[in-house]
Amino acid sequence: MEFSLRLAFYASYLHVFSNVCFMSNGKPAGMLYPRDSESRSLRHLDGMWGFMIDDSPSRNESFVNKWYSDRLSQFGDVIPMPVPSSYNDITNSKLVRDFVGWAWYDREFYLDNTWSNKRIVLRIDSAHYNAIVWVNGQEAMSHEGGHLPFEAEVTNMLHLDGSNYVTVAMNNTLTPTTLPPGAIEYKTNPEKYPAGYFVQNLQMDFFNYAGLHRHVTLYSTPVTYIEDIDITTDIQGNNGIVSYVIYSGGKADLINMKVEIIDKVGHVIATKTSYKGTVTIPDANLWWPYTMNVTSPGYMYTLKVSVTDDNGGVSDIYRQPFGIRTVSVTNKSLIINDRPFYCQGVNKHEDSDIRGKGLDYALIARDFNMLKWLGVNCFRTSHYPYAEEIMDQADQQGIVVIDESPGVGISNDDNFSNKSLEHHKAVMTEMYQRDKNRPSVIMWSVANEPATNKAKAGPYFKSVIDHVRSLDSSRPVTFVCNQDYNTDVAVQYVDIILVNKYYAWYSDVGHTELIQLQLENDLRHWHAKFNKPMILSEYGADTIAGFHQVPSFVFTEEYQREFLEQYHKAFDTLSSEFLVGEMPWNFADFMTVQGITRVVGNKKGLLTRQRQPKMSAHLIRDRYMRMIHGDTCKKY
Ligand code: BDP
Repeated sequence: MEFSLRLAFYASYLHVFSNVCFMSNGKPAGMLYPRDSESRSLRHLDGMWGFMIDDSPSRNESFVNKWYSDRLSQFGDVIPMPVPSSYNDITNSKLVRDFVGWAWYDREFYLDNTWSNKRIVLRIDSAHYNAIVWVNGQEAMSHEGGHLPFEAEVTNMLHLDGSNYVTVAMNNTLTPTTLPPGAIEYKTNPEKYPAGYFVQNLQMDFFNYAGLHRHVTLYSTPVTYIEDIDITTDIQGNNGIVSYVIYSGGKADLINMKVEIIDKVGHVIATKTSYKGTVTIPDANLWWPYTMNVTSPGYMYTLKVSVTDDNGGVSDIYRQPFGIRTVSVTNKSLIINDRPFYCQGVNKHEDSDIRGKGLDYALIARDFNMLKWLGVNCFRTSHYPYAEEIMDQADQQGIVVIDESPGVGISNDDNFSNKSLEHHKAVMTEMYQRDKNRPSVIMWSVANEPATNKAKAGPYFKSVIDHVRSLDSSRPVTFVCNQDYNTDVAVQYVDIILVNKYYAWYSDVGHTELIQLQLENDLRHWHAKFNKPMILSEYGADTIAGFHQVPSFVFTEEYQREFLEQYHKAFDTLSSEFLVGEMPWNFADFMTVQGITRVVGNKKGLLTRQRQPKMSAHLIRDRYMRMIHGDTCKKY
């Protein structure tokens, strides 16, 4: 009970500090990625932080004792905790690994006087799930949701003449109205459980890692500053059409504006002087997936904005990368830049040994190298928005992204409440604002495997999808469906159908000979009913690397290979009809909760968790390389 009260407390607390603010025209203001420039400094507060969990029975003692009012070391034994990282797998304590409730971080820092007379912003790229942030003991901001950035101006809270400290409290509890949803269950049988015993029930199949997962950054801007930039692109013949809007923040309007479009080698190819405009670029270099243009994939331009305010010439400079490309769908195709695109995909997770969901540049580089090794040209951010540094690589390397929200496991009746719906829409707004200028993002996925067989899912998903369309008319919108074509109530609202199928795994286990028949029949029913292009967005079989058996047997590498091969037979037929992509589950093995159907995590990876190939990875590589380099693929 106490614990629920604590949850109610933070719900009302968060209400006061909403992260989404609105511009005067009603458009939600976005948040530019922190970049340094001639007018902006940037300092990551990454490194070793102090860490404590509040494991008091009420999970509330940290607030009663005001842990934010001084350094955490004044209140208990602080342990070193790396940022960015999940905290769960860093220690050897089960209590920390499986902790549910408020975890606290703090660290000290100094600022030299180059930061004076500037607007200083504190940005947290990801804190899972609810977070409250104090600077020198003063509340600075809070945020609900674990995978998207939030920030606040903290200029007046900082000392330039002495030490500063920042404190972050974060609560990983998932409830019926969080995204992803979950539930706290109290175990009340006194014969079996001590008083107050509770467990966190999850509705998703991955470990609920928590912590400061990405960068924590202090950055400065002039007091009048560039707040946001919207860029949309179109193509007319050989011309690229670039439309932009620049939003100002601070007291004065931005005046004396110079907008330059700069090509990849640094040449200024167009200049404008207004906050809003359209530029035509003759013979534009389009942004292409690397499988569609091997000489110049992922071509990125830069929109450089330089401004001066009317109070004395203080200037702000910001460089926004963008690419020129279009996306559309017909009833049978997914089209990029007027050419059909076939998704040689994989699904991913942010997941690795020790760091959990923590950002790691070495891992990002390895993953992109392995995506290219596999011949993958498209991945889905299953099942939440990934780090911006991952998305940057997708933009730059010409890999297409299906950008998915944390709406995974929306399955119980109480996950469809108005509160859930409003939160879901707010998350979609934040996600759109973060990723809107990315050419790699070709589609929004609002959810994974929701219970769209329930009547209330119809209006719920219509509302979420309409909301995304109202923000962005340039990209298809979808969700990933695992329901039956006969009983689903929400696929009617999507632009392209993504379905997950586990024939010969979750049904008819072992019977790979049934896959082709069942899959072809099923996908044809979907297409006949809805007349929209389709992607098989998940298919996979758990496989323990090093298990071998002939004839094949579930969990062996032989079974995974044979299983995938049968799916490929169906894909090779359906890709000449309406199938526009295939995405094995999963790129790599990943951690889940403990359970008797998971052997130290989900083992459906083509790669191990350490990013080394299983036999199936070679199969996918052969298949995708053939698609890239010719012969059998019907789409190129
Ligand atoms: C799908 C889910 C995914 C799971 C996968 C599995 O979308 O999150 O991990 O099944 O069971 O239903 O391996």
